[in-house]
Amino acid sequence: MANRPEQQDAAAGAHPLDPLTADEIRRVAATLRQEKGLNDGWRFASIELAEPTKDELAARRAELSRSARVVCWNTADGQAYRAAVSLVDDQVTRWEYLPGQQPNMTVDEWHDCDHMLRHHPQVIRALARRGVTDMSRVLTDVWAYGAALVPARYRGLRLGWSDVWERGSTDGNPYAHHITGLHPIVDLNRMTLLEIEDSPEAEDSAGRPEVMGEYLPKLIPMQLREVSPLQVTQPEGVSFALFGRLLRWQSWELRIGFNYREGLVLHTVGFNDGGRLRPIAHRLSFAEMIVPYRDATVDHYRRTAFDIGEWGLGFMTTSLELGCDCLGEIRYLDAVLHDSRGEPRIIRNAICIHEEDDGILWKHVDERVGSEVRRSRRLVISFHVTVANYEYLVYWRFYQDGNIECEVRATGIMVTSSFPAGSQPATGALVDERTYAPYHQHFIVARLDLDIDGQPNTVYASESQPLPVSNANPHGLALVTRETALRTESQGRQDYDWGSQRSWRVAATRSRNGLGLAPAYKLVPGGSFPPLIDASSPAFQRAEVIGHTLWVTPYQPEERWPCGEFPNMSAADYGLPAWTARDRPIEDTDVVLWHVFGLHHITRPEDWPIMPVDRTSFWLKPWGFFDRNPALDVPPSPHHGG
Ligand SMILES: [Cu+2]
Repeated sequence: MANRPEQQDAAAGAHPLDPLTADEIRRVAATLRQEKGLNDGWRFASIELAEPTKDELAARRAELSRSARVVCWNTADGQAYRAAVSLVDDQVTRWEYLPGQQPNMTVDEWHDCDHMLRHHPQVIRALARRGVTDMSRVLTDVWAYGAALVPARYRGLRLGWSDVWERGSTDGNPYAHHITGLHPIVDLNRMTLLEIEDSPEAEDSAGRPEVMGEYLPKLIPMQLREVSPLQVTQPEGVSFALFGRLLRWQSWELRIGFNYREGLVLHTVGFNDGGRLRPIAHRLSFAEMIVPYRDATVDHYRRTAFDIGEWGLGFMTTSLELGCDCLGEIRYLDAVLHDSRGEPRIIRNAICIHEEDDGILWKHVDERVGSEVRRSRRLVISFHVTVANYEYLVYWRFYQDGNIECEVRATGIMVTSSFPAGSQPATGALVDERTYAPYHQHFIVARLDLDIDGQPNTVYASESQPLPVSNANPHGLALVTRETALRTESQGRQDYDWGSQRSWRVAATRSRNGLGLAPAYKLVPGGSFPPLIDASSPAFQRAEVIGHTLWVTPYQPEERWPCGEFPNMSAADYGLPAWTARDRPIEDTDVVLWHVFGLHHITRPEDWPIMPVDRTSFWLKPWGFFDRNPALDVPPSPHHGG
């Protein structure tokens, strides 16, 4: 029966995992201003729900203790603080000084910095020397620093470095024409220009190249190709139901969360198996993204982005449009975040929920019975982020056979710069006249707090191994699987291995399926690649997490950020390497998996001027979680003659 989500929303009560409301954000900021005397010079880096722990949720104590976590700083002296504010009685319950930490960058700083630079006489003069005089077509784009690359004279400042770009026309691609060799360095707390690094030799004496960097049809002389309409309709409505932020579809049930940093968060994912709701994951999200540009020139050597820890996938989330971003019968959820003054900011249609046809689920053609076939349908929960020039599109897909697929698509505009004739750097692809796109990598760290049939789980490395030729195996055909239990955190550091087709099985330790096996889900890597970077590199020092495909830790609610809570201007990775140095036991306990996957982006001409999506993904597949194919009960589709 089709459900009408609008009506269910009204009936649903608030849940302890629901993100903060606009009113709650206002109250939190007001409470801190009042109790701690925060004046106009203070900024809020993040205000988010302090999520109840598993114990608190289980004991149903969470309703009684709703509170917010805040990181804020004083621009006058650069000092940062972490706060907790109770939403039960509007009191500051924690106020902790964070010496030497730089909170995440904010959207306001990005805009304020662009405005300041575009009106700065020194920037205007530097551009005029290069023949750029129409400042309305100029864009500056501030990036964060790593500590090792900060000049000694600027240590301790909240520092940013910027690119300068010029649009070819009023609506031209802002990232089409890089002003190569020109980089303002900015004190973000005072919002002042410290200096301009100007390396005119980076540009050709003949001037900047003639680049065709446009993607708007009106700016390109071309005929658009013809395509006939393709419509997706569900005349009887969708087959999912939304109760507040609780989503039910087919046998799946989960809660939809959202915060400034991870963006979409999926809570309490379970599968209804014959009337029994079986837990699979307590929480699924992206905890960090590391994008090192692998190019040593003056334009790119600082370019290592932490898109989650520095900028925040939530803050970067953009509104979705029906028919373009999502096709069919869509249910959207808004996201409520805030600006750096603590004012709520609402992103309309931030999360998209819809069903998709997915081709064939299963099929057999029998001589006697004929063809028996089922179409696969999947439920997709997605959100899109725009981090300056680049887009990440995130899709969590739930299937009728118990599979979960997480896919990320990368698109947008590649960073490019120009080079003098005959001197193209070897570390990027030529994409236009004297213009190249540096090679780079996108490492995403998914935080997978799996609870297979509840909490005590053990992770096994699962490998295939051919047996040697022997009397019992005369043709050398026998293939066996080897399972190695990962008992401590050092064993939990795992790498992708093509030679053994390694995957990781997360098994319940206290329950058995109908075959007597431990119910499990398998993490199947699909987008793993080695870091290919010197261990002494500052980029690697700040993100040692990229050195492995998988890390496993025992559940600790405070362990959330794989490169540390404050990767902005960080010197080292204070997250996973530090936690796992204790080598805690991970066997038969509540485990968290940290899966590193992404895109090794060897750039190519076809990615220019706008990049067709590149995709990467991983799967969570049931392995003995069910006794047999759990999708036998999917009904056949009505067939239309022909
Ligand atoms: Cu890329």
